[in-house]
Amino acid sequence: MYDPRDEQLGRARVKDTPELKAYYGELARYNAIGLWQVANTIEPWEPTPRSVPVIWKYREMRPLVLRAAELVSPEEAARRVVALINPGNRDTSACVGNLYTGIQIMLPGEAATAHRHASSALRFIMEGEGAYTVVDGEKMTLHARDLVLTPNGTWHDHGNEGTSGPTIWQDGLDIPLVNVLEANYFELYADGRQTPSRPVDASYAEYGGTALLPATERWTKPYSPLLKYPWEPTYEALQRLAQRSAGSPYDGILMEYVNPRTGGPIMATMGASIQLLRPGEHTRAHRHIGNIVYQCAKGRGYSIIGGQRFDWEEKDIFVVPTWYWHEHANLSDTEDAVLFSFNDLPTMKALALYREEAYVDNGGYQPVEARELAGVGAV
Ligand code: GTQ
Repeated sequence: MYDPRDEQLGRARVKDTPELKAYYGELARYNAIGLWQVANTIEPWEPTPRSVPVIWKYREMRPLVLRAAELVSPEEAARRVVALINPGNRDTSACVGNLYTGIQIMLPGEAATAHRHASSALRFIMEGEGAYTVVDGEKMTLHARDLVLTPNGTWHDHGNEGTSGPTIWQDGLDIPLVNVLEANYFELYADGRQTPSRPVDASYAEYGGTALLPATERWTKPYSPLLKYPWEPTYEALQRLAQRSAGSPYDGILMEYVNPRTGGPIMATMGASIQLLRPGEHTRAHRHIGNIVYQCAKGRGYSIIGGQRFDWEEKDIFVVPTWYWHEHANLSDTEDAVLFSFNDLPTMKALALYREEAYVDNGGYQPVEARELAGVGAV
């Protein structure tokens, strides 16, 4: 892509000549190129995400997810998931950057077989009662807005023992990242499904206490020993903090789900957060390295991402690609709005790539492009 800054001394500015074309042809025979042919592309002035901002409205996606449950069984599909694909990342099945997300449905009486892989997964429950997931022998009950972890290499299977209706949840995985690093593998569990070997919700009993940890346990794995973060204590913590803190000008009241042993992110590659926007709150815009996938957990509002407005309500999923300016607003004057999100910030920070910038023009708020406000469209 043409950028006037590339005219400067210090950028590649070689003009094609017949001799050079012939030379390039000769180099190609030896699997080689002139670096100047690609230098300005492979060393961009700033991050150039292929992903674009997208919103998936639950009102539109839910009937399609229910239809998947009519058309294919969990046995046939292995994982019956409607995957959400960014138009800029069709080749990697990413929803944004190198993150994957999808909406999985489990009807009463259904179950999916156990497997494990190098990718890490998390789930944020959207609706339904009676479903469970088993992670390395620990069965966890799933309730709306709980966060459940399936870290890299852990065996996991899911089922719905309820009677009342489907359970639907959002899956978040680092599949595209692990694939770009060519580090993935996939194994099936020999017995189909795991027989639980630990008490139900054991990790919450052990590690879910407020500022209390088991004194004699020595956890050494590279992910959180706490695998389930139930909604009620999460929302209470958010509300307590909101009463005492002004919060971040860019994110409102923002709390991170952490590994209670380290205080660091829940998993090596992916982090997760929950944030509260007070009635009428409109945050300032900023941008940073790192991709974010949001699900509205409560309330309604909108986000301005790269100058475009995206209106959201409960269970809508939307993405902010790396380095895009973004700001959030709560549309209600009386109710809180809450956004769950997961991200690749632990990857960016571990690789020392993280940086952020405040939007300083226009009082800190982006001008909004005129466009349709409805969910953006077809993949
Ligand atoms: O539940 O194991 O949405 O392996 C994609 C890949 C869910 C899972 C997905 C998976 C899973």
